[in-house]
Amino acid sequence: MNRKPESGGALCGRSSRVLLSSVAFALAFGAMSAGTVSAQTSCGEGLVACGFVWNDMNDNGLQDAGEPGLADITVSAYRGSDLVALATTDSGGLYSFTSKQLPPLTQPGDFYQLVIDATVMATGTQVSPSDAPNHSNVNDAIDSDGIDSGTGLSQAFVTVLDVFTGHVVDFGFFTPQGVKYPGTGTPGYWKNHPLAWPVSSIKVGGIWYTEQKAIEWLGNVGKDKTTTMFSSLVPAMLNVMIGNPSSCIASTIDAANAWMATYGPVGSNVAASSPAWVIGEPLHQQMDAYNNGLLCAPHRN
Ligand SMILES: [Ca+2]
Ligand SMILES: [Ca+2]
Repeated sequence: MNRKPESGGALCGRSSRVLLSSVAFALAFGAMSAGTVSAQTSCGEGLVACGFVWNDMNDNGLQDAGEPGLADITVSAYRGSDLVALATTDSGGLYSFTSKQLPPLTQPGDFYQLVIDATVMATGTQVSPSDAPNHSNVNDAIDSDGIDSGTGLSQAFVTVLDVFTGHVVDFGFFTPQGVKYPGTGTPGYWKNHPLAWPVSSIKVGGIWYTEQKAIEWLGNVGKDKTTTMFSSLVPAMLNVMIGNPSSCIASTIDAANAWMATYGPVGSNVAASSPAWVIGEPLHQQMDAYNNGLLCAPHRN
């Protein structure tokens, strides 16, 4: 196995880990501070970028004891304007990219941009200060590396030059409510709690429904699979609207709305045995799991 000798057996050479180069802002990383503890200081074989996404509960930009990782957060990797790879944090808040996903760059000055969108996280989520304190790298093992774009994105720039060096890029986020989310409701909850609706009408598959009409359909789920899809899609959309994390469900909601636009509207008598439902059922099941608190947001109870 080919290892970088200076990394002491770990595959991540911290000295060349990350270039956070926001125009005139470039950092070269030196030695790790003694006495600091990082959730992740190396990436492992075959991984060229990795890191810890966590809830920076006191908003100091540092990984303090008791601050939890954030699960099911999407990390997007861009080269220029092209989305080249996606990663999702695990239950402990860790993500990684392989050398196949982010191959070494050969053009001088080229880099990958890793981005997390805080606007799809809990309401009020903000990007933690980067390179705290005072934009130095003395706390790099435990500080946040993502830079606030000012538009709700946390961005970091990674120059991958070989397949052996793991670049550790950590992202902290501050949520004013800590890790508390409103929690997801099931179709039954949204059917029986009209006052909890955050909107008075909702657009499903390109068609607007009043809350009252949508609630009628939630109570009228039958063999017609458009009613089944409606019964998971509307609650999923409402659960996102009230501030639950959506990173694990946003693309499914988009796909389900596209499905409703194609095979709906609700009440179009799509059979369970139809080719349409072969496409639709996995979307429904994903949203059903989300609504029951089994994915990236807790159940409201
Ligand atoms: Ca902190
Ligand atoms: Ca760091």
